[in-house]
Amino acid sequence: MQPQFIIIHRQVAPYVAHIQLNRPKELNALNLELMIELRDALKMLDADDNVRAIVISGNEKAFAAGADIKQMAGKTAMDMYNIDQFSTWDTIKKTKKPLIAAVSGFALGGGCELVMLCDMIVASETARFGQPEIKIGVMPGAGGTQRLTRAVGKALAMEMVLTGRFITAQEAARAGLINRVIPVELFLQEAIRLATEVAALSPLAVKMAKESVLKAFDSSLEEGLHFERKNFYLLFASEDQKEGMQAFVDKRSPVFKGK
Ligand code: DAK
Repeated sequence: MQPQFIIIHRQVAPYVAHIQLNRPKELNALNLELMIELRDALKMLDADDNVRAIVISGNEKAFAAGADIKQMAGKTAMDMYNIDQFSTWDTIKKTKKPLIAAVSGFALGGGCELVMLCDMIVASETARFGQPEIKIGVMPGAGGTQRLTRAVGKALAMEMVLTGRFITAQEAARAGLINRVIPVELFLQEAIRLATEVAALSPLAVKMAKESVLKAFDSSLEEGLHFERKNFYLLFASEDQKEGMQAFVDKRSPVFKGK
């Protein structure tokens, strides 16, 4: 079935797919249906051998202005419990291939949290990041207090979460939340270029490297180093390791097969 709230471009560049959030009138507010479509699209692309990196964007005006407040407004705690949005978000979190967020305009609340689930973030000069849930009587619920704090540190995270202040793309870059700031007419192109660069490398090494970096967020240094070592050894069982190193010795470009 065709998704209603997202657009899937399977090959915008070699081995690169692009998912565009597409509720422009609502500033891409993340209703439950959109999140389910996004989850299903990511599952499909994660299993597709012709895809090695995935770009997620909104449009120039908004990446996403948060979860859909109108859909949430009347819900009880038991409704929220039964809907169990966390299982959708958890599945998205498990995507093994690299996710690159291309952000322009608003990335707020759940929109900012979705961006922070991605592995690299390219922002346009107009991007604004924020966790304004406090202004509507709640607080971040999909990782905002944790991932933001780890990315930008306590002082700025507290200010953003407790006041709801938005930060600019430049401020986000200075704080270490995002990778780079690009003129608005080029931000998507740059995100696709970055994805293409990663997609040209060994997909096995890329997935294991992603998994290892993420391990740093929920393990002690010793555990993380142990995990890294296992993945490092494991890659010596791949054809891509033989190909990558032989190509270096032969002074030619490697051809990675993901085997
Ligand atoms: N939800 C629903 N509709 C939204 C929306 C949102 N988050 N944001 C904007 N819209 C709609 C507006 O209602 C308006 O619709 P109409 O009135 O035209 O029908 C249209 O988009 C254009 O918005 P504005 O007219 O307000 O546009 P402005 O340029 O004046 O303002 C704004 C842009 C982004 C500053 C403003 O729209 C705004 O403050 N939006 C709300 C931002 C916000 O508070 N976001 C946080 C929402 S709470 C969870 C996972 C995630 C979450 C929770 C749980 N689990 C896994 C359990 C996340 C929670 C949130 O994100």
